[in-house]
Amino acid sequence: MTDGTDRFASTNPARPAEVVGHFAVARATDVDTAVARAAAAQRDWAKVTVPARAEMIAAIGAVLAQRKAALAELVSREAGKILVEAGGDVQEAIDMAAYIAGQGRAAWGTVHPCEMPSKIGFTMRQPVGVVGMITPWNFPVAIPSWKIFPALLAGNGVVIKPSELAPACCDAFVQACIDAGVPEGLVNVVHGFGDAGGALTVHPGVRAVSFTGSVPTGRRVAAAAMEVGPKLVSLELGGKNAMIVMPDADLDLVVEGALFGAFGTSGQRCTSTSRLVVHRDVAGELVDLLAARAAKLVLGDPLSPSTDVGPVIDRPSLDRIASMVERASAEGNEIVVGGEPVTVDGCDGGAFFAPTIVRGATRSSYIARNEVFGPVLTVLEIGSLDDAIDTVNDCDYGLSASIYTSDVNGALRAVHEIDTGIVYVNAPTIGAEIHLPFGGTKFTGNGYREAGSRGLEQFSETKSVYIDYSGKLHKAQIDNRESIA
Ligand code: UN1
Repeated sequence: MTDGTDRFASTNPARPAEVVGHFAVARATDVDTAVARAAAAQRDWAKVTVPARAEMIAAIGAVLAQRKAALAELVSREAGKILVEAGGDVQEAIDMAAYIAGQGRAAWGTVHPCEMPSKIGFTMRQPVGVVGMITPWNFPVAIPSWKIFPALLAGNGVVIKPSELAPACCDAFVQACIDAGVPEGLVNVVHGFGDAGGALTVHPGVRAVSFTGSVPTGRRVAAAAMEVGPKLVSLELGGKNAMIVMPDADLDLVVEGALFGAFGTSGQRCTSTSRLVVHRDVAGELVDLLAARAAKLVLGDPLSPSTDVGPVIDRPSLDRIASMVERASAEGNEIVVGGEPVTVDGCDGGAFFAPTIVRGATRSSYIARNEVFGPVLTVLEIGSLDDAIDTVNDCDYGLSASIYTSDVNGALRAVHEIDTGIVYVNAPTIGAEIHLPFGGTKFTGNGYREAGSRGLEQFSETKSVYIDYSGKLHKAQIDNRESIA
């Protein structure tokens, strides 16, 4: 929310009158200053050994762990997550610190035999310089940690522009870095809207841009970065994640998984379960079970322990979700449960949307193809595993998918044939752990992965090194061949 000046307020989505904080909108000169500070600090940081950098990241993890309760409360107040999920968001950053700290003593490259005698080759990582990061509000502590920790381990400086909807969470995260002893100027925050993110993206001092957000914005970021670049650009975009349910699935387990996957975090994870691809033999029974449970979920203040589902992030999101559901209904789909905004006592103006199940859609329905980013689950009936896999893959996005079945062969075939970056068996589409790569295919991204063994890739350049200890000139591809034939 802007107040018409160069400041904006972040508010509690459950009670928008409650201001969480005021933040200055960064002008282009503020972005210049932040990049210059990061670049200056990075020159010294790059000289710090990798294990010593790792110790710094471990220290940040310890500060985050000490502050977990307070940070979780802030996440809950600013991003509207129920408290247990807000705690999970912070825990993900603590886990990421432990993992990345460990990476500081793991292999930093690979060793290779060479064609010629008395010669070896190896690879090593080098920093890229200053990394610009643009992060969303939905994991306002975890996602900065996925980017900042590997970027620091690789020897970079950082300027981060968090979502204007969760600026206080990013400030609190960066404050933990500073309090843990991160060198002055190495990690910087700029606040604001698209202009601030745009200025960071095209800044000549920024060598790599790491973006998590929507497809349209991701495209603009990549195009702008390449226009002035080339730069390294990593994109982590949307999802339209599907859960397959086969007739031999444990339906009680499916119900728990689908409720958490679709309505956890009010459906606002990139990985949220958005399509229920269910075999027609069990569809009726499952939808009845799910609808009964969805109707009982308690919407309320995310800080209250009795709340199951908090608000969505803001009024424009609520309006978008409502209009998508209205369109689904107008196109002849049945709204089995929910379908409307809800008012909650004690949460005036809160952006609450009832957990919603839409039935009757086909693969080509608007609601079955477009990301909702809200608590809406669309049911698609299928008649076989092949049909299920085709339905899952008939989608622009490729982030996460899951299959519930007791048939191990079918499960493994689905794992093999589903075109997504993440697949679960007998678990919902959410809940990735930080030591496995995170990301997706198709419109979900541009091939990078975050976290896990690939989390350093977007923040480091690979250098190939050859050492010839023969004392002679060795011509590769020539001296080890007898003739040119
Ligand atoms: C996101 O919504 O962008 O896998 C991240 C999960 C979480 C991360 C989601 N660990 O659901």
